[in-house]
Amino acid sequence: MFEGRPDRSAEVVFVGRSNVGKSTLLREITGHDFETGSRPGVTQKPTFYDWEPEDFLVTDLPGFGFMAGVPEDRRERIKTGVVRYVEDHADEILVAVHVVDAKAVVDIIDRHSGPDEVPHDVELFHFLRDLSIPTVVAANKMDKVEDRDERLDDLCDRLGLYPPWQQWRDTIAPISAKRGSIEPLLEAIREHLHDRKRDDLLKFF
Ligand SMILES: Nc1nc2c(ncn2[C@@H]2O[C@H](COP(=O)(O)OP(=O)(O)OP(=O)(O)O)[C@@H](O)[C@H]2O)c(=O)[nH]1
Ligand SMILES: [Mg+2]
Repeated sequence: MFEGRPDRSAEVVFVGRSNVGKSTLLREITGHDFETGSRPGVTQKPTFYDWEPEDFLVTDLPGFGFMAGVPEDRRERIKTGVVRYVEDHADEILVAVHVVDAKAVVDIIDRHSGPDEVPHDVELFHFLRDLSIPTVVAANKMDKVEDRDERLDDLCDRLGLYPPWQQWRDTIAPISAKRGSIEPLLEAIREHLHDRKRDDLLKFF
């Protein structure tokens, strides 16, 4: 399921639940036609955007979590595949962009928090941190959010980052991929690339 990765030593990955807008965002960033759709589960395999001849790769990973019509075991396989992919390539991944639906994410997290349950997004965020992969949470679909600061503060809180969100601009980026309003994310990515001494890659963002 996760084969065919071009052999590149520098990579930026896009991860997150299904239907949050990962592919729409990648289309916006690369100008390449990633498949998108209004139903969850559109991207079923990693989609690689290879900047050949540069030694650099951008990867659209399949979304996980609930997808109508996709059986539980297949959803689990996708999630395991994403986790393994990130673990296997942790040394090459310079930045991870963890995309969430800004309008829905806090409610989904709260609905799935319990003594035996860690919500997917919280788990993913901590997983990336544990691997020491610099991560930007792209709070997408901000065009649908009215109480912007409150939503973003709540998101910080659920991820274990002290509000206010404005002090986490390298970690929380409010954007609207569909409207092409993604500058806060590009800025955060550039900052992480700079920190990793990869100014040569800034031109892509
Ligand atoms: N309102 C709004 N809708 C958006 C935005 N970005 C994406 N969408 C819509 O969200 C839906 C899902 O977008 P995709 O880019 O296919 O989502 P994905 O995360 O790649 O989904 P999977 O491939 O299933 O994991 C589409 O209907 C998009 O048009 C946004 O900024 N605002
Ligand atoms: Mg997709």
